[in-house]
Amino acid sequence: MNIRMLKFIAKGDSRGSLISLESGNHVPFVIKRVYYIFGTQSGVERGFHAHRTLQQVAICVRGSCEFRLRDGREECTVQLSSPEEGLYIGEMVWREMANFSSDCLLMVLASEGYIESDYVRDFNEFMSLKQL
Ligand code: T46
Repeated sequence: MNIRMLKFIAKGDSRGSLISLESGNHVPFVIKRVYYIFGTQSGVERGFHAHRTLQQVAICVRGSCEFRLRDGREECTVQLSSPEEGLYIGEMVWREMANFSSDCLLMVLASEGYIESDYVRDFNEFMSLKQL
């Protein structure tokens, strides 16, 4: 599947911790957009789409949440609960997010701006596109 976990090194001292992310170094694309999701109520699920070309790295900066991922052949669930790790999601991976903790702050780095036509929101369409 077109996903992988990225590990980030925290610079820590007596004052606390700091993580810096640079395009092409810690993140495998040029970052064109950053958005973050917070205040998601317990029991709410999000996502339910894939992206035709977008690459993203999702980082749970605070709290925890779960990504359920599918590429038409395989599926897996990834729990994010640390600011020291990121989930890279390449193009054409179906994602559903669930089990948000009440304090969850999910930051996402994206390779492109917001383009609605890049979304595949119908699972049957996703499956037929994967078979091409
Ligand atoms: C993804 C997962 C992980 C914007 O106006 N600009 C943006 O950059 C984004 C991401 C969203 N929006 C608008 C579109 C909707 O009216 O914000 C609203 C919520 O977006 P959406 O329903 O797509 O949110 P999620 O949580 O289902 O999905 C988001 C991203 O859209 C998606 O790319 O991979 O997080």
